[in-house]
Amino acid sequence: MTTAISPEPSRVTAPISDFDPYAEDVLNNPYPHYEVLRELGPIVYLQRYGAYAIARHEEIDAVLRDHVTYCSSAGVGLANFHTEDPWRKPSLILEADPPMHGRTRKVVAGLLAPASINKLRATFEREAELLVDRVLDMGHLDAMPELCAAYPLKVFGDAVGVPAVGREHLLPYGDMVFNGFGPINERFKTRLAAAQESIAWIGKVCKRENLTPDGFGAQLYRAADEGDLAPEEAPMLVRTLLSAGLDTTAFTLCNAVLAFARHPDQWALVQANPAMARQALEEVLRFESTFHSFYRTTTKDVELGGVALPKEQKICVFIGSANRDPRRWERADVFDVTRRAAGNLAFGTGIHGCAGQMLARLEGEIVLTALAKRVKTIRLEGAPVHHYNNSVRGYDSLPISVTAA
Ligand code: OVV
Repeated sequence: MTTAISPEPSRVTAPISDFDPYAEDVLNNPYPHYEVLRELGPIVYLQRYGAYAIARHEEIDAVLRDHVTYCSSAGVGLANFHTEDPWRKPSLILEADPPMHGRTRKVVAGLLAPASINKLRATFEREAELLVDRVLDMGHLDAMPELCAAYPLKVFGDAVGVPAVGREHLLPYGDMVFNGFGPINERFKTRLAAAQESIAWIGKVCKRENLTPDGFGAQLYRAADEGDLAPEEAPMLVRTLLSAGLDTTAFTLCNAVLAFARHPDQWALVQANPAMARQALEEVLRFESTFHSFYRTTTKDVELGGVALPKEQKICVFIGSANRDPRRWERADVFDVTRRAAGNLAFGTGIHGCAGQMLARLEGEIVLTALAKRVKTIRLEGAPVHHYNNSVRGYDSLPISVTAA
């Protein structure tokens, strides 16, 4: 059976756009393109993909909050799981709707609640200080591997409880997952072919016997022992933590380092007052959202932005554009660590809002604080090498130099 999910072009009443969000030149700098989309109207039709797209803060916020009309169980990439096979078993939390979603979400949210993650603070701070020692010793470094990836691979890897050996598989695995939040394009297919060993490693370390006894992974198995999860759900939720928690935090740190290297006046503010780190991180998330886009799927015929949409219609949600929407933000394209960046949609919103966001913020705040206390200047020493991915923004290489305060 096949189901038509793309409307006939003659039935599309939204502005029609030829925009390709996944082209390399767009990924290099999507913001001018987002502006065009936002100005076309509250909703546009991306004819190359047979999907609608929303790029304004208001509609994005509304769609993400209405999980009944705009579901996740059809997948959050362009492929519709109701009619196409996913590349891996659907996530029990990300690619699920209520009531299943509420049950799994509750367990994961419990693990990642403030009371639980605050216990990690002292360890995270010690690791950040050790890392900043090394960064200052190096003076010149590639900030992507040496700082931005090194930190979450160490602290989040330890927090989940995966073996130290093989952690390099976590980034290519996450890369695959995040490519899956776009179309099944050449990028997706190439990375899937290259990620087979990483996929196998992830499968192995999600098993109980390969996890340390007190990490988040082991806690998920204990939740299953207590009947809060079915036994086969525990490894699936360990997979969720490992899918969502590495590339995102590594790239967020890249985006922070790059923003401060390009805006030394803003670094001077944070450096003079390290207590601003948390607020500065929030502005980094608004200004350069790590996670840029994914999809929702309509569960019924519905009207959005004055446009009639059929059931089973994919809608691309440009979070990275909502965070630059001048309807919502004054001087939206200006990186300003003194602004109130709260209300940005970098972690989404609604029932699927990032369950790990407090842990992600903790990591970012602690690294920025440790840098602010010790590093006077951050200079870009060569062109950053962009990492191309269908939904997340980051770098493969970020050559910098630092000087001590
Ligand atoms: C939010 C997120 C990102 C990537 C993967 C998953 C969730 C998952 O549940 O696997």
